[in-house]
Amino acid sequence: MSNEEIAQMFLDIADFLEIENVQWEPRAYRKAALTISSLPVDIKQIYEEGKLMDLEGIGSSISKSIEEYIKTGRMSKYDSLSKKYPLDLRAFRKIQGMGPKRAYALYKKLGIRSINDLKSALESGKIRKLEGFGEKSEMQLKHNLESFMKVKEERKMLGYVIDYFEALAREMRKNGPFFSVEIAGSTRRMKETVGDLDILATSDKPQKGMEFFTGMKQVKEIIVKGDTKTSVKLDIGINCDLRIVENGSFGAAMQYFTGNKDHNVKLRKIAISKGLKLNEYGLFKGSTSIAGATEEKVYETLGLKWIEPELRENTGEIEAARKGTLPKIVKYEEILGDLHVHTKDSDGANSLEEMVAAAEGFGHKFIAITNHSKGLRIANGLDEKRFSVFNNKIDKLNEKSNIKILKGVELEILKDGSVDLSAGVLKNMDFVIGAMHQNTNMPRKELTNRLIRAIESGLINTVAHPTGRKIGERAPFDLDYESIFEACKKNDVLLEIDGFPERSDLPFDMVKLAKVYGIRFSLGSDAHRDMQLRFIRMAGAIARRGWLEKRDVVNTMDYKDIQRLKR
Ligand code: DGT
Ligand code: CA
Ligand code: CA
Repeated sequence: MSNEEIAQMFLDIADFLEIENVQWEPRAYRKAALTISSLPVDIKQIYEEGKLMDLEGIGSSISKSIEEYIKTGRMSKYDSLSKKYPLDLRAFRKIQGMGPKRAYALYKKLGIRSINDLKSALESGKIRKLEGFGEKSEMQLKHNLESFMKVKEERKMLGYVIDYFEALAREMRKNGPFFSVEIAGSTRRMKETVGDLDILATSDKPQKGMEFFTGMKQVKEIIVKGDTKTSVKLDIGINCDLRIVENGSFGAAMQYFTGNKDHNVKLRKIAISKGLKLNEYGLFKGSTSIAGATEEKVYETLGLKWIEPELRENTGEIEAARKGTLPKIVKYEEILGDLHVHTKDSDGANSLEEMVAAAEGFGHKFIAITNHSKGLRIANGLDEKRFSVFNNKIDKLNEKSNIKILKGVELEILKDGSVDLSAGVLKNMDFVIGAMHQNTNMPRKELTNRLIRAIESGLINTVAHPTGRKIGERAPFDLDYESIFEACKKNDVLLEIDGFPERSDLPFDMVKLAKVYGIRFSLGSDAHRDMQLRFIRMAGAIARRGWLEKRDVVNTMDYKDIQRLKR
């Protein structure tokens, strides 16, 4: 069962009804769609608990449709309307200027049902001749369609695919005819989303190497195959470029194909200013290669310190490398534990014992269990009483556990900036994170004041996923971030870096900004099941990409020092 599918069906129904000139109902369906797509749990669970009607914007007729869909896999209202209007409204509504009524007009007059139909109609100049369209609106539509096609080009969230990528590279190292195999590109830079996977290898049998690669079970389709470069489509729906280079060029190639492009352009300019030439084969004086086997040598010859891949975004790292002022960014192995973890006591999938065992297996020294509090009803948030029972359980488990379990909570920051648990129960917690999950589309000023009030309350340690963004789903909160950072600094409140792939929040560029204010950060996987504990690595990647050093990240401290952060 997918919340997103039901939300999309409701958006379709809203569009159908708008075509039919129905008043009000389209708005109700859109509101319900919004509620459902932002649920943190499976809607089926809410249905089974009989709580559908508790959700914002879900009345009896909409809840009946949801019930019908859960029970039968069909929704009759949707079925009959979609039969009547067989157009791809899901695609059209992402194109500016293609509202449901215009889409329907184009369907009636020109039979346009799909993006492809729209594309060919635009190319043939048919649309400008229609009444109510004209040349100008045809041009606009063309432009908007192009922007849509660009966004559609799919990227993957690295947190979900990095293990697969690394397994692929390992298999090549182990069984392929290569001397070395390394991952480059945006994956090496640990960017939150990646467009494709770039792999570099050295080999004295490049042809055999390419044979091996294209024959791997993960390869679904060969796009181009050559001796030095091969591109394939992998079975997880992403492309992979493999380049095989000479040993003497490996460092230069690693540098070039790690990027990013702007970083490379600037390096090349530095080379030129020194009378040298830099490309993927090496650093050249005339036709002689003076560096190329290792990255370190390439940077050094350009008068720069070697730069960690995560920093290579051309945001000042090259200047810092020249001056010797690069930060000593936090190491992955310095991150000793996870400060944002759920169990099935709120909306997670595993028990406390299971999560603790998994965290131990993961090598953590501590974890904070931060279940939701009562204000988030759809996530089965705990009230004071349930927390006190649950925390007793943690105390008992701590006596026999090999790792330390911090008693935590992910509090609701309510509309007025107050929090939803009493100070009394919070006093018994070790780590309190506060978040805004509901009613977040308030005007900027109000939303900012709401969060600042919570920061000033003295009740929270850290602001969880501060921007609330979800990649490809939800825009960041409209907040005055500078005021938030100032308030955090003044009140000694941390900002969280949430490593859950869709969240990746704070984003790395904002981390870099916030660090300037002197704020410290807490890292969390936001795991809702044991496997998701691995996302702490992605939080670490964002910290590194945000130029954070060991002292900026509280997860590098002993658990006792984290407990002392409490105010
Ligand atoms: P992605 O795949 O969109 O997530 O991002 P990247 O950075 O992996 O980009 P990709 O795969 O197109 O190219 C890999 C690297 O190759 C890129 O980071 C820098 C280098 N590169 C690609 N195109 C150019 C270019 O036109 N000029 C320069 N100097 N470098 C380039
Ligand atoms: Ca790439
Ligand atoms: Ca590539």
